[in-house]
Amino acid sequence: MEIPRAPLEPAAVAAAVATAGGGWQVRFHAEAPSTNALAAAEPVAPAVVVADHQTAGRGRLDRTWQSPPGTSLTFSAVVDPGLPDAEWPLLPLASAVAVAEGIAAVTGLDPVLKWPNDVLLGPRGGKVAGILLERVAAARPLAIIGIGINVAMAAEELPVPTATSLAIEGAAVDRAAVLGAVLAALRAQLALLRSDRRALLAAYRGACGTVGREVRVELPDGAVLEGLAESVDDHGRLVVGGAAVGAGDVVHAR
Ligand code: BT5
Repeated sequence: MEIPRAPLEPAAVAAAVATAGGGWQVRFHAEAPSTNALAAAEPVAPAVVVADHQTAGRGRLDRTWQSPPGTSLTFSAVVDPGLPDAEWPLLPLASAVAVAEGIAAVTGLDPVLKWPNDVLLGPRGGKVAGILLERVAAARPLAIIGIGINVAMAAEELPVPTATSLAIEGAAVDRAAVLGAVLAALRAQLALLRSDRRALLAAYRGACGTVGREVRVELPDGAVLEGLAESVDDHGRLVVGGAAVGAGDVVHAR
């Protein structure tokens, strides 16, 4: 399959963001260290910071996010979520639903979520997208929703063996189109979270493949929890063997 490798054009990015609605201000960079870092340095909302190529992408817990030039969509949406602090833990879940929905809209593929916010695709359950949510203090607290999507990587370009890309799973699509679809879905899911938290949780549970599986959870303090993932509770926590977990790295057992 021919994998498109066109540069991301600023005009195409602006058009895609405009079609998503919501009046996002666009900041486009041909190359940037990390769109989350740029967004945090100048936090205004609603805004979207897009990099054609990201050279020092960040994952959670000081990990890195790697994307060979021309193959990935890397951007940060800056929003004022208008939520009480207690509901901020649901933002990563709403963002994951939006990324899955945006990918599905453009590709027809059906991503599955791994709690809390990995987006998986294909028979091996490869990671096709990652989300890094950060909070910055402005006049009101703003959420920086950093999203990396593997669009056009060939198998030999994958940074880690657990990754996959839209192209590998059969969808040769344009990066700007994915951006527009994900932003439109993000707007909708954030509105749903504000208006009807239960409906957002239902959407998340419907897309999440973690519940019902045996999992291994590495907790932030280094402890490990193993057992059946029973549910996602109303606070967005994963319940494993009766214990509710608010943060951690999950491995789905085979
Ligand atoms: C994430 O972290 O999955 C969040 C990634 C967020 C990236 C976006 S890009 C735009 C914005 N600006 C930034 O600087 N970051 C955000 P985590 O769950 O910690 O996963 C990181 C791990 O995923 C790494 O340690 C690798 O094992 C793996 N990894 C790195 N690059 C990958 C890729 N392109 N595809 C799949 N897995 C990858």
